[in-house]
Amino acid sequence: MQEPAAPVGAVASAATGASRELLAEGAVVLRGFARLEAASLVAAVAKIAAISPFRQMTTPGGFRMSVAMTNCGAAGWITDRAGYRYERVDPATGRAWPPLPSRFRALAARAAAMAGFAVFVPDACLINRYEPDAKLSLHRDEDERDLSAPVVSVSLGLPATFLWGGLSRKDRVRRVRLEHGDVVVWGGPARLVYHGVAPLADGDHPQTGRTRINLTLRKSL
Ligand code: MD3
Ligand code: FE
Repeated sequence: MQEPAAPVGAVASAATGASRELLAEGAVVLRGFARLEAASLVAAVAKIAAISPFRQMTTPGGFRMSVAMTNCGAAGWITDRAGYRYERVDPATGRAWPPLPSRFRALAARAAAMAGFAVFVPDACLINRYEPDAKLSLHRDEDERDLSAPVVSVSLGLPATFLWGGLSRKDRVRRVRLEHGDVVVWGGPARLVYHGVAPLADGDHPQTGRTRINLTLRKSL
């Protein structure tokens, strides 16, 4: 069962082997929280990508992102020359995004509760796929309508170095290693922190091959 959020430091759970680290007020790393269901999450991502394929989108400034993305849920995050936004229809297929699997929603709600967010009902999941050298530049997630809701991130496959800054772009950046099955919850005072991902180191993972997959569950609408 779940334990209440601890005030400081890392707390280990004998039951699951997962541990909880507070990065800052509102930002919690749940090490290994999704490890047992990771293979089933990877299989679900393959089914989603068979309907709405991974694609490298273009930023408003005209740059092609190195990370390939797709979405599931009532809306999906996209970027093109017109800007960043959520859309109910996948522009690549002209159809609705695949539905958000109930186990994605349940995992996100359980993780959010561990971080002190009693009620979290995500309606969208952005799925990022990193190949070696792919990276995500420092940014904030600010396209969601309700910024009082947290974001829950699930890391799958190859490990990555997560870059975690502050509320100002100029703030010093900390490096946090995220591995297969790690879950991060960001909300409250940490919701609008700058963050990114360092270029992915090459490797081979039994469940994802030469890639890292990241799910971010959001309340978008
Ligand atoms: C902190 N993804 O999709 S997840 C993204 O690993 C994104 O693919 C990264 O940043 C990845 O937007 C990092 C961790 C994360 C996600 C959302 C956040 C951290 C966050 C929103 C606010 C603050
Ligand atoms: Fe982000």
